[in-house]
Amino acid sequence: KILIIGASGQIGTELSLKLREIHGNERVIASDIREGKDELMNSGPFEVADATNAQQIGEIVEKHAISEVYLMAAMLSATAEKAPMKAWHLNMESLFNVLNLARDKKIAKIFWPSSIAVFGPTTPKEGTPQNTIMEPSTVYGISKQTGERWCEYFHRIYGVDVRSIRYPGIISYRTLPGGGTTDYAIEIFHEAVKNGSYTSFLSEDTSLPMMYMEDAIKATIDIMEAPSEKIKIRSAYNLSAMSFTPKELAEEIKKKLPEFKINYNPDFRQRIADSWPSSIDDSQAREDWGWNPDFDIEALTTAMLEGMKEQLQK
Ligand code: VAH
Repeated sequence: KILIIGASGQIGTELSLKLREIHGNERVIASDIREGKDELMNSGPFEVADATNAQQIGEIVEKHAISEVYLMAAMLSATAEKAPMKAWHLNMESLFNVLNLARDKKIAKIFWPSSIAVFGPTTPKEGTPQNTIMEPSTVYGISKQTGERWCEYFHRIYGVDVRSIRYPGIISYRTLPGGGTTDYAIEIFHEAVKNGSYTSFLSEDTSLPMMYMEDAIKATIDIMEAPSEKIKIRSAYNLSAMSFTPKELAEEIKKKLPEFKINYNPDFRQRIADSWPSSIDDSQAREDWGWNPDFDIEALTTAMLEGMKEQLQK
């Protein structure tokens, strides 16, 4: 059976629903420190647990005969800057709990998300390579870079089958954003539909790597279903679908909502965004396990506006 830790989060919610669709509701156990949306709670087993508590996670793994774990719990970039030690504790202890279960053969396979936040101000910004200098300047980025090193170590030393992706900004409409710097690209759609205008906390020309949620879920399931010998990178794969700036996204929205207005008031998150790449070279993921995104900025905008309207009618 499959366990998703952090199932109530932005990615965790959609990943849990998709995995239940594929494997059947009863075979996918959702877990989080807090209950999630109704469609998650009503579609299959849910266990309230603290991802940093090894005993609680171990008990769930034993109780449900879990063989695969998707560890989606983390504190994201903006929030982590406000609580560095809490973020480090959550992001790292949760990873050690799951890696140790695999080392002890209690589970067979792990998915753990890394992020483009592992790159820093000294990393080449355009077409950032899979292997390059990484001096992350945020707590979140430091935790993801360290986590990658531990995943690689546990694979090399204990043969743990852990797989990881450096997610770009992920855009979706089913859950509210969770404290990320890229979340302007989610908020903008809520504001565009609700009151026709948005004040961006990033400057108009801030280009960041992005991906629509459906592509992120597809990549996550594809890398987990790929034969182990195809996974040549056991730190984390670069991955991206597109890059855009707040100005470019606003232009795309105006094609559908001509009255939409945007203005810019950069805050502390601008410094975080400026430390990240503008675009990513994900050719190794395409070669090794067939990554290929479906959504570009136009398809993303259409899907988000339709999804927002669907949500508002609920
Ligand atoms: C964040 N959405 O903004 C996350 C992600 C690359 C961005 O790590 O922190």
